[in-house]
Amino acid sequence: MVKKKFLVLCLFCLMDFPLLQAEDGSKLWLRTPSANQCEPLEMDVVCKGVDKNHPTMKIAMRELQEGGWSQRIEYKLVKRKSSKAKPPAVDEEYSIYTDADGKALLTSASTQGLLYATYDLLRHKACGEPVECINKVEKPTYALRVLNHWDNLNGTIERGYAGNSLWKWEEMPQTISPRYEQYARACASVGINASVLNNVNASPEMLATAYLQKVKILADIFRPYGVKVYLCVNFASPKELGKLPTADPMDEKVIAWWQDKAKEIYQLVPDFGGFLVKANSEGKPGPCDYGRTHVDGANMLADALRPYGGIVMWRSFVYKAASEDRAMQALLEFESLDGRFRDNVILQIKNGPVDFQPREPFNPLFGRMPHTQQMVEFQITQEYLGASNHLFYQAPLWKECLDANTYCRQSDSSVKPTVAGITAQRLHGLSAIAGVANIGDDINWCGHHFAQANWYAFGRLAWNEQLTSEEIAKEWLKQTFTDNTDFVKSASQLMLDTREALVNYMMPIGLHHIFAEVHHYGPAPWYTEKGMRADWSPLYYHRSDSLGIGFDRTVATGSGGTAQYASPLFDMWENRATCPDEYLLWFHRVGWNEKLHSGRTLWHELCHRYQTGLEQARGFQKRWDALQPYVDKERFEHVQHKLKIQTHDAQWWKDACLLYFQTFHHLPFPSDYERPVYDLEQLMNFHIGLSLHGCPTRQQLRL
Ligand code: GCW
Repeated sequence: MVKKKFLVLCLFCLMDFPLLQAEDGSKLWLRTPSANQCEPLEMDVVCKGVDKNHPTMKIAMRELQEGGWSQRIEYKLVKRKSSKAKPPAVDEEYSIYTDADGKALLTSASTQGLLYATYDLLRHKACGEPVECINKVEKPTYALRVLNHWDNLNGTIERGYAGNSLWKWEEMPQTISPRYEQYARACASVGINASVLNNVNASPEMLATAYLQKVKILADIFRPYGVKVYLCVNFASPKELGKLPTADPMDEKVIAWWQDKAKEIYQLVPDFGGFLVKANSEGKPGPCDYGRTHVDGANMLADALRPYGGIVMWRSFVYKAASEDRAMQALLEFESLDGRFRDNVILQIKNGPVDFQPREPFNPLFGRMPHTQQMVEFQITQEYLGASNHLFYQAPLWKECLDANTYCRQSDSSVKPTVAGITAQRLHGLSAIAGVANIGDDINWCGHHFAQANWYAFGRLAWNEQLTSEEIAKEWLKQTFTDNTDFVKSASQLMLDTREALVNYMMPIGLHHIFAEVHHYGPAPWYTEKGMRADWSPLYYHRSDSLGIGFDRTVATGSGGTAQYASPLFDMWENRATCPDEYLLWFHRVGWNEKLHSGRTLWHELCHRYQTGLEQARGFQKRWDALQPYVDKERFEHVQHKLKIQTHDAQWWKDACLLYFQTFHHLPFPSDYERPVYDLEQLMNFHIGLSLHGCPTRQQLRL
């Protein structure tokens, strides 16, 4: 009897949860289940005003075929609505109309738009949504949706946690990896249309003819998918590569060198996008080396690219050693340059004023340069967010920045219109958004299966900023795993919860940059070395002593950083009583026994947050385990293993930070909180022997 019951139960389980095939994640969210399994479909496709054999249309049709699309479909290329659309923006707007039987009409003014419409339609299908009676028009929030790869020519990736670079420079042109095309396809499927191939810490060699010829290979592969290639340039290239005595942007030979280089690039890659430049930042060369300004440098390059329609993305990430407050420096250096950049220059600004921390206020530059085109730079790769070991869904962090009100204008003055709509309309139509890629040559592309969601979310948000983090998570889960309602509900909630959990177990209440060493993995609030730059040490950021902790950025008693924000933000953040807890230690020094909004003392609140974060991490393990029936074994176990590391790290963060802070004030742990499991000394002597480019494994974290 018992046996019979057991059998029935097993059968029941199997019916509900058929055995899932192992997956390695290599297909990302493009798993097209029916693809290779069914007979090639007879497709009824009509193309009006567009050649079926256009390379982009061939891709669109192949996608339909592989996506198992069986209904009639009509593609129609229409005339551009306005003649204003000029490079670099192509007319990517599209519309989709399907009738009650699912027959579809897809229209756009470009083949690119038709391809995007195809991916959109297939997304409906893959998400299990009805494909009948769709009637919609889509156009991107940002014209340029850019992935910045921090890939070095030697194959390593700065802050990359998913293996080595996808670009196998040494193999080209003899061997062309099929992953180049798969990459372009994945980008196009979420609307990413620009790829900066190399690290902002750029090697001058990137511009050597031998490399440019390889760049051409990638550009040719990406082109039909609508992904344009850009390059980072080293400002000293005329010297290092061109052997000129100087790289002074006012020097005629230097100007001519860049013009020749631009000409050479465009001969190879006629639709080359342009340059991304990190200049006079963290020791990199730049125009200031010659007594020139950022404007001089950016405009000189912009002029070299202008004849071909190229642009310059000039980074604002600058901070000098030994200046008072690192968070204030970009604005101090750039604000006075407002209105002086060429119209094919756009300032690329990190979302926060310091450096991709788990939580920062928005960068004060947003909204403060009304006559300069600005774009936001996010970091998709998780340099400060547990590398590819932690499940961290980034959309909430990005939206927090984009939705933040800068109060710099009368009308809607959130960061979002500052970098998209309003500035772009008032100026020259350049609107852009960038994310530092988390892609490597790992089989699952991003090191953690859930890190793929961040690549996906970046593209979807860049296309349509109205989408909520939840909508995007659900879309991604349905396509990447299953559209089972229970699974999608629980897994999306788990993803959404990761943001606050990580802030809790790493750096709550406005703490920032208390990471270990230069690899930025794990806690080391004590870390400093003889002779190191002060602002590269965590001590600079948390400033703990026996009285309290925090960076005083008030005008009244501190660095004055609050004054870089418009009122009412200035007033709110300047005033200790009205500063929200999430930014408290960012803007204020607070005594260990001072009361917070919760009614707890600061010390108690810190214990509370770290404990909560640790419990949340443990909860993720349990919540994931409950989803086992819905996920194939391979991916289930991979994520399970990573979540174990995440929980371990949360404990590590909690013990390291609390034990270290306790050495200043000697207060006991509140009675109802868990005690540390590690000794401070043990933690302080622990060093991860990891390379800058690797992601630590469990073994490496032998605590
Ligand atoms: O986030 C910091 C990183 C560096 C990086 C730099 C930058 C590419 O630690 O690795 O260099 O910022 O954004 O330029």
